Amino acid sequence: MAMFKKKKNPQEDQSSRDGFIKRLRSRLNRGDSWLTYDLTKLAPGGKIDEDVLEQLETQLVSADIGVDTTERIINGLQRRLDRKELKDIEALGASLRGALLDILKPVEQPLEIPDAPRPYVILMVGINGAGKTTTIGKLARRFLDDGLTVMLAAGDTFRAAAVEQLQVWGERNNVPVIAQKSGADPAAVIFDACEAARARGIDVLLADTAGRLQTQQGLMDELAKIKRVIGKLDPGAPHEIMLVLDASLGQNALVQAEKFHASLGITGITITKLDGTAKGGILLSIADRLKVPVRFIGVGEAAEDMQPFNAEEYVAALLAGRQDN
Ligand SMILES: Nc1nc2c(ncn2[C@@H]2O[C@H](COP(=O)(O)OP(=O)(O)OP(=O)(O)O)[C@@H](O)[C@H]2O)c(=O)[nH]1
Ligand SMILES: [Mg+2]
Repeated sequence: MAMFKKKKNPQEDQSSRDGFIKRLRSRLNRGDSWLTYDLTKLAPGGKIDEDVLEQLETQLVSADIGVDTTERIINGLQRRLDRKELKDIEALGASLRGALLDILKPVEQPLEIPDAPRPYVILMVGINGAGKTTTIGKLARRFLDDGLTVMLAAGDTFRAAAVEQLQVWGERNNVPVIAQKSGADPAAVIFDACEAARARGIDVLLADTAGRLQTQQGLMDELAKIKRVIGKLDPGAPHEIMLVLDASLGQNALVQAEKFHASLGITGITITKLDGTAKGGILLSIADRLKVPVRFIGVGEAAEDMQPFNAEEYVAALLAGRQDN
């Protein structure tokens, strides 16, 4: 699939990846989200019984995994307990790890830019402050490093500062930014950008959108219009509708994701600010409920703090005890 024109040094990739995993671990495992430790505390005698599962259930809910998803996990563990497969804490830990992976593995689907069509249009959506504009900068950097050409569309015409934020970034990185005056019709801005990108043979067009409108329905209508309008130029566009979600909102992030998905049909999710929550479980709720590919996760403001989502790493970080950090 994705044939990038130029690849970064793979060793460089690996070392930035290792650093990221370390940061993911230490930032996720602040506070009381580290489950392994609690796991051993739950069963001091080492015997696994209903009582242990009940306490584990409370732990999972408080790690923001959500009631429904937690119930499914616990029911699975209960069946194993009934079959006498949970003899000790190691067996429980392994089963829990397996259950978390079963939920997360299917949504581990990295964003890959195919050779055609051009431009490949990515529409960024999400509520205000979720991290859309910052994520555009990080994604653009990533695509440039992969040898792709990039253009930005300043579709957040609601806030003047949003256009400037993109323009500054574009100038600094030598990336063209298509913008109009504030208050312009975002669908028109993004449509123009699609035409400009096509004319210039640009590989990837990243379109920013507003996060705040007077009403939530207003926001959804505006985004639906953008989707419709750019579809006139290329029926396949936008090729990716990426929802950016702030993990620190906990279960509210799930509610938002459901609304956006129902209105727009999102095709990918980027979860930011996992450093702002001790409860990385929200990702499990979202994966379990929506089953939409999780493209990237972010644990900070720097570009290297956002990396493609990897289920095994994530589960390892969630379950890591404090001594690992
Ligand atoms: N700690 C932390 N901060 C982040 C992360 N991602 C983004 N931010 C910060 O979140 C704030 C809001 O980010 P923006 O990119 O402006 O959010 P937005 O979705 O474009 O917001 P609107 O334009 O108001 O709709 C900025 O201060 C970012 O630096 C992250 O992973 N961790
Ligand atoms: Mg913004």
